[in-house]
Amino acid sequence: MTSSTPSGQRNDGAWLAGLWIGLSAVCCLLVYFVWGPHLPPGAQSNSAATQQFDIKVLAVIATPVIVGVLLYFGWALAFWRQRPGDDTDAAPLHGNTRVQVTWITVTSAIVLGLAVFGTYELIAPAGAGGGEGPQPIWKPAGTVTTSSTSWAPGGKNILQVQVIGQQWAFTYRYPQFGGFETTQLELPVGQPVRFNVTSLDVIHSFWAYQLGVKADANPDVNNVAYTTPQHTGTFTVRCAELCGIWHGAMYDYGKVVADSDFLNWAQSSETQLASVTKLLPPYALTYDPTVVASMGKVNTQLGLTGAGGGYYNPADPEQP
Ligand SMILES: [Cu+2]
Repeated sequence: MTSSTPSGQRNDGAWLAGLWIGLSAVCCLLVYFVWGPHLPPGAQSNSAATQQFDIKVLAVIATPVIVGVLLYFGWALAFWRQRPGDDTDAAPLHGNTRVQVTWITVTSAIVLGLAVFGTYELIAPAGAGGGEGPQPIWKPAGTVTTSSTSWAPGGKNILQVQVIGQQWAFTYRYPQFGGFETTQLELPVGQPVRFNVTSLDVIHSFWAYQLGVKADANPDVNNVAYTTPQHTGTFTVRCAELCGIWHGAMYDYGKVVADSDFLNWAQSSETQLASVTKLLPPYALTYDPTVVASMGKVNTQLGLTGAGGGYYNPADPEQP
């Protein structure tokens, strides 16, 4: 690895090492403190902030590698290129056990350390915004009940929001507010939220970008993701799973608002939508759109009777 340095000549190895350490130190600080706060997905929720921290750490670790490659490249172009008329060979390369052992030890330690870091970061923030299936092993403190009027800001009960994917829109049900269903996603700032994510048809994925939440929305599955919004403002919701021809149009915007604004909105929505909520299937963690008994009742209430005796069969062209 090292080339012998005839006395009196510039020691390239020492120069490169010194420049590499100095430039890396400066660039690492710039990456973490200047670029870092602008890295995705931002810090609108605790899970987003955790992901941003993870990306900052990885970027800082990658910085000396990039600096080293570019520095070596620039140095080679500037000082080691062949001069006109120079046909001599370059200095021979030799093995160096100490350098090789150090290289293997340091890189192994970094890779294993990052594996531990990544595992801890997935577990410690209680979900990290990822859907963890119906029974998450790691969850934030607090209880989960769906009974109406059981949620209050700062209480022990965690706010639940059911996310229902269907071709090609997301709707949201709030079981602690009578189970009303809406296309608007509103969340209170500073309060833990439990998303219960499911689908009525094909596979979708609920991706609340600035909240750092991404959870598969699968039919017959309740996929749970936790987060705590930290800042008010809007965030983007996209479907992140190719789900048919209008997949690209399956997006909307959610809002993080103050506690009191959320409570006003949720309570007035519950009241305003009460007559519609009665017609919905009762709140459940998953729904089977082909066997929803209350839809038959809706047909009866509307005075519709068909071959199914009012039972709604989506496959029957005779039925409305
Ligand atoms: Cu979709």
